[in-house]
Amino acid sequence: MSTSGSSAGVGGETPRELHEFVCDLALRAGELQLSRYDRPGEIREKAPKDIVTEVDLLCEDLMVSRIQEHYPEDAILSEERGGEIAETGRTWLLDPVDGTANFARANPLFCACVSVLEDGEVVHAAVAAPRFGDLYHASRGGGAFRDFDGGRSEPLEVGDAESLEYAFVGADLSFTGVTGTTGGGGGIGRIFDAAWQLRALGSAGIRGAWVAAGYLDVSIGTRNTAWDYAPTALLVSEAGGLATDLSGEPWTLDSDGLISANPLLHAEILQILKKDS
Ligand code: 2AM
Ligand code: CA
Repeated sequence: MSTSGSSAGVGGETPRELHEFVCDLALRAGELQLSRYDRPGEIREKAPKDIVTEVDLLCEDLMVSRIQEHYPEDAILSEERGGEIAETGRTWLLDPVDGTANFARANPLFCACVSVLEDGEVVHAAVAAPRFGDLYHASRGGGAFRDFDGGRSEPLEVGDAESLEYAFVGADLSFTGVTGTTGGGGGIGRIFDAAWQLRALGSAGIRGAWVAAGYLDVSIGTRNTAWDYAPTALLVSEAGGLATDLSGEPWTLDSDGLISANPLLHAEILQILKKDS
């Protein structure tokens, strides 16, 4: 695991130790997911077509209790139990199971997402996709990596497609927003028209990690859930790409959505979105 340095961080530990904790937390949640693969337990509908399984809650309990044990001063914002972002100091953003609808039917595209914010900025992130044996992780200024095969690690670099004509574009299409009027509006459809191929994975965390790895060229989302997109923002920028909101401003926790891609594709997408408005 490569990290950005060794001087002591907010809680007295080094950035490397904090980064290793972040990775370990995502891996542990991923192990729990695997241990319950095909056994999601009780499934509840939070809202129409938006579900939570017993395993989401178990992973969340595991993650929150470990953070509280090791970093009792830190704020936590987690998808199922909520929480808040501290204005100063450190906040943990957790998506205990990202791709819950996939997990609930034993589709392997699910992951656990952990991000750490310091003074509102994403400084560490990890995405564990246990059915693939992959751990994607990044620290600000320290690069992005995929760990796999029990100990191997490779640096991540976004793909080099020079135009959408040759690009794989990832987006999830099943919920209101992607074809709605927020930000992109009909421009999203134009991006799809211009792309070579589309991919709808059902996990925003994996989608972003795959852009960082070059398996996809673009991740685009028109709803912003910080725990889904914070890992993408850090992984893709550390892998040489850009992550912005739908108008091209740097992605923040309050953004209306997310576009991440290599700089050339990113510029082409912004042009398309501008033309449409
Ligand atoms: P989740 O699995 O943690 O709910 C595809 O569905 C992607 O969009 C997933 O990453 C999913 O996260 C996210 N998402 C956010 N809001 C959603 C909703 N209302 N219904 C389904 N997926 C949602
Ligand atoms: Ca989730």
